[in-house]
Formats: sequence, structure tokens, C-alpha cells
Amino acid sequence: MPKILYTPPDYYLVNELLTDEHKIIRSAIRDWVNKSVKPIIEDANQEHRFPLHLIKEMGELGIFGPFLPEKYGCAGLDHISYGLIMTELERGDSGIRSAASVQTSLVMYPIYKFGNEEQRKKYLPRLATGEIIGAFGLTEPNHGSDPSGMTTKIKDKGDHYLLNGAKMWITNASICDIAVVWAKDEKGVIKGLIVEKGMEGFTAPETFHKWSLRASVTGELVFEDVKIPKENVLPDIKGLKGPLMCLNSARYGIAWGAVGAAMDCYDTALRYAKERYQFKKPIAAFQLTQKKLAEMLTEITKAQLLVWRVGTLRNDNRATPAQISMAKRNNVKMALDVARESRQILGAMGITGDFPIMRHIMNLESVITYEGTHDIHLLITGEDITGIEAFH
Ligand code: TGC
Ligand code: FAD
Repeated sequence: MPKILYTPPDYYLVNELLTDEHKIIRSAIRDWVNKSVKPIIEDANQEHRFPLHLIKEMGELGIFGPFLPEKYGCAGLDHISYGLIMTELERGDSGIRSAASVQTSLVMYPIYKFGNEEQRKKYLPRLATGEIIGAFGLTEPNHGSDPSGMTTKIKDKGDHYLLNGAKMWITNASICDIAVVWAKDEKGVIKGLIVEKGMEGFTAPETFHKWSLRASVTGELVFEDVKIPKENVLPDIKGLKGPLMCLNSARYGIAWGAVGAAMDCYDTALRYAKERYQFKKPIAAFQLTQKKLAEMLTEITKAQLLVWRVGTLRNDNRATPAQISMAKRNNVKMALDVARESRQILGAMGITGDFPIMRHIMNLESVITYEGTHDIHLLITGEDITGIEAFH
């Protein structure tokens, strides 16, 4: 294994705000990312291939559903721990963090929160170990930012529902064993269903030719008269707030994750700037390079404090959806800006796969769009502060 030089920035000593348990968890995930992700991720990205074997390893490490109770095979950790895990994973690659986000926040969380005990026992322990993989189907070809317009439908047929429609841009689609799918009933009420691989009429083609999240599976979920047993409906949720509650958890994780991608880029650029000589000086000696590095570190530090605070609020069950939106929006844009500035510091070397920066930039172009676009989160903040919604 090549020597890992990564030195995460901690300018405001945020480490001091963490417990010993937090530090142990972070260090375990950091070591795993160094050993199992970093050495293979560039090739996987170049080859447009998700390293599927990592799912089991993540399961063994307790990465899936870490804040859910131990009785379902999860670790029962707090939300700061979840955030730290996401930071370390996204330092490796946004695609690896995506797989963990979906499994945890978009599949395990709704089954735990809106499912009955039978559903929890049936699915959660196997999702926790990575024995089965989940996907989350909200977005449709004609309904992305506006999921309320979805046209995927269920029809009551007595002992089962018939599901028809299609979801698009779905992480883990073609490798999923189950999918939590949101569809409207005959009265137009949105319900959550657990669709299982192998159900007749359910197909999940993969989407190829992506320039972003190439080490992650994206695809469609297509339903043609799929018979959904009534016991596969999540009983305790109706309406759009169901999927949106799942998104709160995922967006929270992304806000932490983006900090990891930014730290990886900054750390790479700082080291390079000290080693690369031009005009007989390290490029770190030029004021323009120092400006870039100083501004990057300032923004990373602000982002670290933001997620730490939103994490403590979430631990107390006080983090509002709008606070989470602000953190997701700020931190993903921050990471993209840091990645772009870092790439400039590396000059031509910055475009190669010998460094992680170009891969992070390409990944973050998806992260800034999924889970609510940059502008949708701005409008969520706008509505929160004015009381006037500006979406419709
Ligand atoms: P609106 O009328 O505002 O709300 C409908 C109902 O939902 C409630 N609500 C929320 N509840 C919990 N958390 C939130 N964040 C909530 N936001 C709204 C609201 O109170 C209302 O409840 P009720 O009881 O009155 O019915 O809904 P709207 O149709 O106006 O839409 C609002 C908008 C635009 C903010 C929302 O639809 C939105 O967030 N759009 C963005 C869509 C999005 O984020 N899609 C993500 C798909 S999943 C994904 O990208 C996974 S990527 C994963 C990976 O690979 O990592
Ligand atoms: P649109 O909604 O068509 O938006 C296009 C542009 O219009 C954006 O700039 C947007 O900000 C702007 N816009 C839209 N409405 C407004 C408005 N009211 N005011 C101002 N501007 C507006 N979805 C899932 O359900 N599950 C998944 O697992 C999943 N994984 C994904 C993985 C990847 C790699 C990607 C790229 C997407 C994934 N998505 C997933 C879908 C993602 O959530 C959507 O792409 C996202 O919500 C935006 O929808 P859209 O792409 O249809 O864009």
C-alpha cells in the first residue's frame, strides 16, 4: 500500500469538540478508506465501475444505519458519528458515500421510521450487514425538483397493489435487492412501498456514459403491473413529507461528506504547492497560491463548524429541515469551489488520475444537484426566512 500522507486540516481545533468514541469511529473509517478505497478508487472511476465488494466491508464496519438501534443489527451511534463516517467516506469518493447514504438514510431510515416491526426485522439486519442492497425511488423522468407531481401509481386490487411507472437517476438501481419507492394511490396520496428484486414486471436498467459519480451505480426503476403485496407498504406514512423526512437525513450526511472531499483536495494542493518549484521557488511562496490556500482553509473551517453545530442540534432532535438545507447547500458548493481551486494549484497535473482532485470535482457536480439542487436549497432558506414560498 502506498504511504498515506493525508493530514486533515483542523484549524479551529474541532477535534476538541469530539468524544473519544467519535475519534475511535473516525479513525476506524479513515483507516479503512486508506486501505480499501484509496488504492482502487481511481481505476474504478476510470472504468465506470462501482466496487461492489466494498458493500460487505462497509457492513462489517457498521457503516450502514449507524444511528439506528442495536436490536436491528445497527450501532446505535449519535448523529455526529454518522457525520464523521460520511466525511471519511467522501474523502475516499462521493460514490462510496452515496452508496452508504442511500442504504442508511433513504432505505433503512424509512423502514425503521415508517415500517412495522415485521418489516424492520425482515430487512434492517440484512441491510446493516450489506447482505442486501437498497435503492430509493423518488425522482421521475418528468419530476425531479418537484416530486409532488409524480405519476408512478398504485391501484388497490384487494390483497395487493398494482404498481406502474418509472423512476430515474436512482443510485444503486441495477444492484439493489429492494427499493423503497414512492407512488400515488388512486386518491393521489403518496405512499412508500418496498419493491423486491425478482418481482414480475420490475426492471432496473443502468445509466451509462456518466462523467460524474462513475464509481457509483445509477439507473432507472421501471414498474409494469408489478404486484406489490399489501404487507410491503410502509404503514406509518402518507404524503410527500415521508420522502422529504428521509432526505433530511441524507442531506445532513452529505453536508458532512462534502467536507471530506474538500479536505482531501486542500491537503493534496497544500502538499503539492510546497513541493512544486517554479521560478526557483515553491509555488506555495507566491501570494496568489497562498490566497487560494488561505481561502480554502477558511471555508473548510466554517463548514466544519456548521456541520458540528447542526449535528449537535440533530442529536437533540432540534435540527430543522431548513437548517439542514443550508448546511447541504453551503458545504457542497464550498467543496466544489475548493476542488476547483485545488486543481488550479496542481496545474496540468491536476487533470490526471494521479491525484484525486479531478474525480472529486466531477463527483461534486452530481452532489450539488442531487438531494435537492443548489437553487432549491436556496429557496428553502428563502421560504424559511420570509415565510413566502417561491417554488410554484
Ligand atoms: P411542500 O408543500 O413544501 O411540502 C409537502 C409536505 O412535506 C412537508 N415538508 C417536509 N417534511 C419534512 N422534511 C422536509 N424537508 C420537508 N419539506 C416539506 C411539508 O410541511 C408538507 O407537509 P404536510 O403535512 O403539510 O403535507 O412541498 P412542495 O411540493 O412545495 O415541494 C417543496 C420542495 C421543492 C422543497 C421539495 O419538494 C424538495 O425538496 N424538492 C427537491 C427534491 C429532492 O431533493 N429530491 C431528491 C431525490 S433523492 C436523491 O437525490 C438521492 S441522491 C442519493 C445519493 O446518491 O447520495
Ligand atoms: P430539474 O428539477 O429539472 O431542475 C433543473 C434546473 O432547474 C435546476 O438547476 C433546478 O435548480 C432548477 N429549478 C427547478 N425548479 C426550480 C424552481 N422552482 N425555481 C428555480 N429553479 C428551479 N433521485 C432519487 O430519487 N433517488 C436517487 O437515488 C437519486 N440518485 C441520484 C444520483 C445521481 C448521480 C444524480 C445526478 C441524481 C440522482 N437523483 C436521485 C435525482 C436527483 O435528486 C435529481 O436530479 C434532483 O432532485 C434534480 O432534479 P432534475 O435533475 O430533474 O432537475
